[in-house]
Amino acid sequence: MSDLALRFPENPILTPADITPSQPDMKVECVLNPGAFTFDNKTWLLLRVAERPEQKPGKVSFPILNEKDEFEILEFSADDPELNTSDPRMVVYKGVTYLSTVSHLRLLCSEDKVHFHEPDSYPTRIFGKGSLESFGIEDCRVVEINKRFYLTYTEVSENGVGVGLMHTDDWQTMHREGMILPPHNKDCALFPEKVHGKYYCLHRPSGIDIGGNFIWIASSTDLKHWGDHRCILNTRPGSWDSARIGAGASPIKTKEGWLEIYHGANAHHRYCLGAILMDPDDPVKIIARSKEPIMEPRMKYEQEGFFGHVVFTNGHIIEGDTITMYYGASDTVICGATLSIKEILASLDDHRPSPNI
Ligand code: MAN
Repeated sequence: MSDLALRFPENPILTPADITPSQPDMKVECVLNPGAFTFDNKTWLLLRVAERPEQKPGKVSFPILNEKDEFEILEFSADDPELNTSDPRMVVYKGVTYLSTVSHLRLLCSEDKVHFHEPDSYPTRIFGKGSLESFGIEDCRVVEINKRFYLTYTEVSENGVGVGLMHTDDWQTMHREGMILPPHNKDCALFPEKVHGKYYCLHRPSGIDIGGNFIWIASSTDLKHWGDHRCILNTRPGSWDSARIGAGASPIKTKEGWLEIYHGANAHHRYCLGAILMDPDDPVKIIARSKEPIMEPRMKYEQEGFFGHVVFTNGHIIEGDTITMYYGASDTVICGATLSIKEILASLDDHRPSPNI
């Protein structure tokens, strides 16, 4: 089994029990998929906190945010024939799909990269707001560009799933820029700097009938308006990434090109991580790709939980050759691991034609 990740011995580093619910009538079911960044000489995580009311026997209940951005609880009888809860992440009622939990983002910091706490001196909770976020906000990527932090995250509502953008200079005031990529789209990772005068992002639109869950690239001059969309990576039939793929955190600049760690799932919803290398001057070109995953769900905490057999990342810190990667395990807890950039690069399958041909 291939796996290049050196997991923290302290894993999981954050569990639902470590996080105070946003309201006394809510229960934190999952903490997962944190964005990560360095600020003020500390390591910070922006977690996704998924909540719902304590479940009563024979009932299924979950919150949505109403027009006043307040929680409203929907409750159904568990034996209602119109109800389908076969995927624990969703509740389908009379053909309408809701999420079984509503997520907000929570800011935590650490002096040692392993033990995180909610600081008193910062607003630590970011909630969904308005009609495009009534089912919550999720899986936030954070990147610093010219001393400003940009947050790209999933906005979920009855209108669909899209990508929102916020920015902040000080983590005291957040500026919401609205939805930058409309439904269905998620997994948006901004490049940390311009390439030949243009900003780039990776994103994941989903085709309903024709197409699939593939990774696309787009460019922009202001990080808000995106164009020149190109599909750069497809799923591979019969492989660990056969059903869906999506970008992780910001691409990493290396001498060889832009390195991106992405997630891939198969038809059984088993989520692993792989990597691609993009051309340093033209990231639309894929130079190399993992044949086998660089990380697979192999520990108990990665195989059992709210949604088992998942390792999912959208946050890391880079120091020299070392990637300190934070990830959600089984959609339930947050873990950490380190990986070597050199080792990942050496493991990739080169897609360039051989010089001898
Ligand atoms: C979704 C993602 C994540 C989640 C995985 C696994 O595709 O958006 O939120 O971690 O599924 O459940």
